[in-house]
Amino acid sequence: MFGIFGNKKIADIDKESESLLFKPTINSSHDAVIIIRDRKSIIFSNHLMKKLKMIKTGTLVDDLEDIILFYTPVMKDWSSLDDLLDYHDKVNAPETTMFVGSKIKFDKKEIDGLSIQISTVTSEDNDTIFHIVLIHCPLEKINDARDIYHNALTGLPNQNRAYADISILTANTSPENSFAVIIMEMDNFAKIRSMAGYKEMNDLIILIANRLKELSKDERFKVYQLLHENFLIVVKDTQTINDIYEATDKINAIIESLKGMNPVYKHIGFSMGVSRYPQELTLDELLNGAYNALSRAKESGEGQIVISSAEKTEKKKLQLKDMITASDIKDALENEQFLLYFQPIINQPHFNIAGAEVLIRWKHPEKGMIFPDSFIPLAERNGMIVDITTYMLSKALKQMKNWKTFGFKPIELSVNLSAKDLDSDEFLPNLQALLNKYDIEPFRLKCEVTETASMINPTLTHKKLQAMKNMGIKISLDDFGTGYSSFAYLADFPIDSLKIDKSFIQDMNTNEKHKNIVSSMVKLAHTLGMNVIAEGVERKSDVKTLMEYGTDFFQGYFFSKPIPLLEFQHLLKNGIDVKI
Ligand code: G
Ligand code: G
Ligand code: MN
Repeated sequence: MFGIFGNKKIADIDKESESLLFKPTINSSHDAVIIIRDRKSIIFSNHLMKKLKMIKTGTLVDDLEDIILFYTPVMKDWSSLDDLLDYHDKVNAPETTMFVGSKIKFDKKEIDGLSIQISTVTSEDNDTIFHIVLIHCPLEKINDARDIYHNALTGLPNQNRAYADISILTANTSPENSFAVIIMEMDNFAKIRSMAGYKEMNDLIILIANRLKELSKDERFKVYQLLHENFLIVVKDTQTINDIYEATDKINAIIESLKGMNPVYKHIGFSMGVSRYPQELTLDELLNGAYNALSRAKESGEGQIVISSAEKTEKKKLQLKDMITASDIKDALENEQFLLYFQPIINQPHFNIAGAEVLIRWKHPEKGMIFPDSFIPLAERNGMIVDITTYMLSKALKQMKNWKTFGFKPIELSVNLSAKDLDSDEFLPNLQALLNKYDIEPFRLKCEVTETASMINPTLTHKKLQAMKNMGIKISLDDFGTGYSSFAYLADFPIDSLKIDKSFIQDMNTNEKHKNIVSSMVKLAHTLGMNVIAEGVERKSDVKTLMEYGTDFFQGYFFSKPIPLLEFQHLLKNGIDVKI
């Protein structure tokens, strides 16, 4: 092909290059070709070159360095095209230079096994020098190197881009901040395609993509296309469920606006599944969360939106390779990887937030969110639980102080203790020091001791609980009904609240015995001068039954699952919307 130029002078190559006679020939070439004028600008780039990498006519050679790099065995390093032209001009010109066994790199893609050929052509008046660069590359390599980050039909960033971006976001977003991942899938895709036809369906997808792109005008939104009829949208700053619904409303408004454009379009609708950071912490968790939510949305009909509730999905058991060690826990304490989640405790009859139970979560940099069941038992065996409890107490009291400063209405926070805390001689002095440090009235703090832990050494428990009581701290007996406490101790311990274990609440409606036990527990607690908190309240019917029995407080998914700080603060400000 080079024969058409040779290395001799040719008539001026037209500035626009439009009238070039050779253009069709070069365009149909199996080599990627660019022609450069005076080592400054590219005056021609053939089809293959454009397919390989959009190098447009008019691109400056200087700018190419940011677009494409060349590796040649001669230079032994990644170099710019300008460097190659330099080498050619100094060493070989006017002869042709061949770089065999070369590679090119662009957009993180590499193609190897190439030969690059550079020749010089001078205009008749010797004023203008043209370089012709030819990259011979096997066709299958070019096809492999197609743009892997954009959808070919719509130009939207595709799933590779989405996954890469979300990984970066999870690494760089602190758990105090938030974002949502919305996966949307067209309902009745196959049906609409059969009505519209294949080509029209492509037009529709392009139209939807273009309209969704408009969302990106708001910097919080970023739109991706996963498959033909699947889009993924990342929305930043979604602290509350309302923020998420605002985002899905925007998306739905766009879809609605298309419906009038064509009779077929009135059938289009999307189901959406949403997952949230930091409830889901890693790319895997976010994608699984959003896809699971999407599949539930699809099950419940068309146009549904389901927001994943990470806490409700099965807490995944850690794999053997993820086993936690004592030194992991030590690192986590030092690096402040433990987070406080808050589960509201609701009073009756007005369903206000009276307090919250503080529950530990571990944001592990590699393993993702680790739930307490996976490390609290180990921490209890090796005694590190005492440091963990102190950490949780310190963060909880500090938070209360912040709320006081910012004028939140005062609430009570409950922190879980373990038997080892009661054993430890340092525990109570530490606790007193923290109360003093953050200047918190002791009755705002409630310590939860499980029934089982309290019975390990009842004499010691009695002594320690009494000491706490004397400090003014409140006490809850947790998981009540799962251990074997005797009435004698129960009556004797200075307990403020009895927390009925969720196993009784959950099958109250199907298990008459449990229903009667719950009713008796409420009476017993009241007889002993304690109030009652029902745990694991998941259904409206549970609330109704529990209210009939005179239960004082409720805690459970029906009201809220354990949630991160900002979301909880939102509830504190706005209350929980409960309809019974
Ligand atoms: O949501 P949840 O998975 O948080 O809690 C599982 C168990 O872990 C519960 O029994 C709860 O009491 C316990 N747990 C949660 N946070 C803490 C904590 O800070 N300290 C102790 N000792 N136990 C906790
Ligand atoms: O400290 P305790 O064992 O009570 O910890 C409460 C546990 O119960 C936590 O694991 C919390 O996530 C879980 N939980 C809270 N509310 C509900 C609920 O409504 N249903 C279920 N199944 N679990 C709940
Ligand atoms: Mn508890």
